Amino acid sequence: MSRRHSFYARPLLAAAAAVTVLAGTAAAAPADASPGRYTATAAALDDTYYQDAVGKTGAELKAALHTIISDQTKLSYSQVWDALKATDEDPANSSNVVLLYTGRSQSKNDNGGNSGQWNREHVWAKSHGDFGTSTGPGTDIHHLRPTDVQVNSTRGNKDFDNGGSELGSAPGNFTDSDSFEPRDEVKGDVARMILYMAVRYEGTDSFADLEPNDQVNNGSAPKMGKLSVLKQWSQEDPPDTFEKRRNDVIFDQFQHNRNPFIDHPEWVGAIW
Ligand SMILES: [Ca+2]
Ligand SMILES: [Ca+2]
Ligand SMILES: [Ca+2]
Repeated sequence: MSRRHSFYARPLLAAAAAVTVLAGTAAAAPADASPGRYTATAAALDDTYYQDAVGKTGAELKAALHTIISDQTKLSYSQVWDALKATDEDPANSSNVVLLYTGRSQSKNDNGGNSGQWNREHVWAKSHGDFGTSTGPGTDIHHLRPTDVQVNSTRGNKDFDNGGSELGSAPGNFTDSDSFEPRDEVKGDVARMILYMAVRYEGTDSFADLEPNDQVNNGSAPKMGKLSVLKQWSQEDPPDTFEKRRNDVIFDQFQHNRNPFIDHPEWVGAIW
């Protein structure tokens, strides 16, 4: 889809960019709308995108963020392939994506369903709320990531928790019968994706109200655990350049909404 339309047609984004340009006169890096560059500083976002959320806490903050991030473009499941090739591009090799759990850099074109290829992992397992892959939560790229086909299968629809046996094919990741623990480098990413989903999907559309809880074995309930562990992971693994860039690419080029917990990790504790 066209970045020209997606970016400049939206007054809110144009306002954010304008503030960035002003801030840029005093900062080292100028504003740049090209992929991979930040298009708005955190301060500019607070004055524009997040202006109705700043200063709130608890249920009020969650409700404000739900309204803000629900204004979005929605993708089809087939569009997700190309989107992930942009959002998860290897910064060291533009022909590749970086896989979530293994950390492997792999050709963008080596996607599919065969062993050794990468496919589309629903970090909020799609059976938890049974939303499938029709346009909606099942195609929301804020929680869809490229993963190794076999590791995706091993994770299955398990809740997240610490513990288990290390995966031979994905060192640093652990699993047992009822939970999955991703590698340290993406623990916070996983937590923030889950909590984004909880705020974005409140049962106000045709899909279930997704919420975290402190359990495993949630099965098909629209729940994902364990909240206490996810909160800890978010603290231990704060947003890095890759995760922030990913949020910007989704905002600029695809869905035009943001994951608030990447911009404001402290909002995790302000809500939960
Ligand atoms: Ca377990
Ligand atoms: Ca991380
Ligand atoms: Ca919810």
